[in-house]
Amino acid sequence: DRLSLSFKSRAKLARNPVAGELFEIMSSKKTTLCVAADLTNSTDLLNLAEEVGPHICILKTHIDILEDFHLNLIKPLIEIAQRHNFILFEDRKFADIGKTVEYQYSSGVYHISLWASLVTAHSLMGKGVLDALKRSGGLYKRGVFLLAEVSSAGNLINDGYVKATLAMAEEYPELIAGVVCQSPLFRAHPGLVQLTPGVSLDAEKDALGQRYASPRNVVLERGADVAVVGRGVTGAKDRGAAAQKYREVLWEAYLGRVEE
Ligand code: 5IU
Repeated sequence: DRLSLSFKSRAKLARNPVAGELFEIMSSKKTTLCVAADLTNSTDLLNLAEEVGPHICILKTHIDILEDFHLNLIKPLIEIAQRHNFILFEDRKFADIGKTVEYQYSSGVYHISLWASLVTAHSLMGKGVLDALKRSGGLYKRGVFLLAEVSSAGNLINDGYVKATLAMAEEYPELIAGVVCQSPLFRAHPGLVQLTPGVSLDAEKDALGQRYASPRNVVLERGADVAVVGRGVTGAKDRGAAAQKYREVLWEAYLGRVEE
């Protein structure tokens, strides 16, 4: 069972190279925290990356919400990620025909394939999305997180969709780093990473359908390996201290879960 195994031993079971690297970082850095850097200003984003860098395994971006995006941002962002040893993850949620996804991944303003080791994709459109991500140029080591469940109220995902999504993930063992979900799916695949957003120590929901669970709950009940925290960190007065707090409660919950 994935949930009782340590990240250290799961690193060897990962078939996707970025998932393997992620397990190693989680294990050595003792953090399962992914901060969602949902900020609209580039300097603010770089400052956040510096502040939370020591406490995270992943920085998750929505690069298209930056009002002042320029490709010059990418070099310092990569430098910060390397210095603090975390992975850049663009939460692009690809959901189009493969050909369009190929352009969205590699071209346009953002050139995601050049800097994001991890990206998200919807299964809704079928396998063409994964074929496009697989064959595109860009970083040699790349990984995809497939969306099986979401945190928002009233979403249309049902059991059949979840099952078919997991089956699709199994068809691309080298490409798929993990699954984004809200419950302990794929317990028999310890090489895959469960990433779970909708995590807060304070809030239960927001005004636009987001639903939150506590760090302990997502790790111990919902099966999260990596927990995504956005406003719980970015909205704090001291973002570094907030990240440290989330990191600690998440890690403690993980230690209470593993059995080796
Ligand atoms: N996100 C979710 N829920 C999901 C998926 C993605 O919240 O089901 I898939 C993203 C959206 C945002 C971050 O970038 O995770 C959560 O931010 P807050 O912690 O501020 O709600």
